[in-house]
Amino acid sequence: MSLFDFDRAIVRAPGRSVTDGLRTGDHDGPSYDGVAAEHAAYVAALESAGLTVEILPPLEAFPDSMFVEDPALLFGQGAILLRPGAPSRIGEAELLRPTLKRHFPELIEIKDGFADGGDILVTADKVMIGLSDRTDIRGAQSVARGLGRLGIRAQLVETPSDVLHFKTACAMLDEETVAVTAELDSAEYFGDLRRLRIPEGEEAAANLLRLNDVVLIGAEFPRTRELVEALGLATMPLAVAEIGKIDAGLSCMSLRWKSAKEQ
Ligand code: CIR
Repeated sequence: MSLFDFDRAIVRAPGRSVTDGLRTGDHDGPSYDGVAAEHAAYVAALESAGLTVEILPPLEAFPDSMFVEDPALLFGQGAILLRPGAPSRIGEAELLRPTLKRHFPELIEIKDGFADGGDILVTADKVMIGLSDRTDIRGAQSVARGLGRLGIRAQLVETPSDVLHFKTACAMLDEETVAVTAELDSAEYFGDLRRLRIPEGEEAAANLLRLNDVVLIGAEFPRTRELVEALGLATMPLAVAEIGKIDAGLSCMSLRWKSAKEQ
């Protein structure tokens, strides 16, 4: 499995309703203009990393629908339509189906339980599925069966209870290295993988995104950026302060894959 080799992405533009996006805590939501600016810069970053980006129209009835990572899981060899675990988000999968069918006619569909893409970490030799408030055991097992059809091994793990999604707290940096917050900094999760620990106070930096040769990192997290650069990786800082107000980071805003024709 080539982890970072991407040439295509799907994103969805934020609607004005994004100000009502789900969040933990009772702080203010983001401004629409702020989110739209962060999203536009993100699309430009995907393009500069070499991806062709398809931008879907906003869905006002679904405030969190710009986080397209959650309703699906894509690989060069196939795609899985998921069942997001938040009641306000379950309908997003259905609305993504026609777009995915165009690219992946043999779309695999999860029929049981719930699973969010934010809980699914692709590593070099397997896919880790974090059980969380959004991903239950039936959903995770159903995703594991779907992955089996694609020839990919799955491992179920527990997401710490105060973490929204498994990937809120970790991301792959290279085939042997995973960025983790203190809570996930354990071989019990990651076995032999090398762990790069996110500095205290920058926990939200863990939702970073490597695309081809560049790592997108929240601009608010300079210490994490330094650590990643010390591994010899190029970084691109992107503003995430507004989407951060609704518990989102850089992986959430796109679905990425390597298309067959360029392989
Ligand atoms: C939610 O709570 O569903 C959104 N406000 C944030 C989703 C973030 N998605 C992700 O981490 N994959």
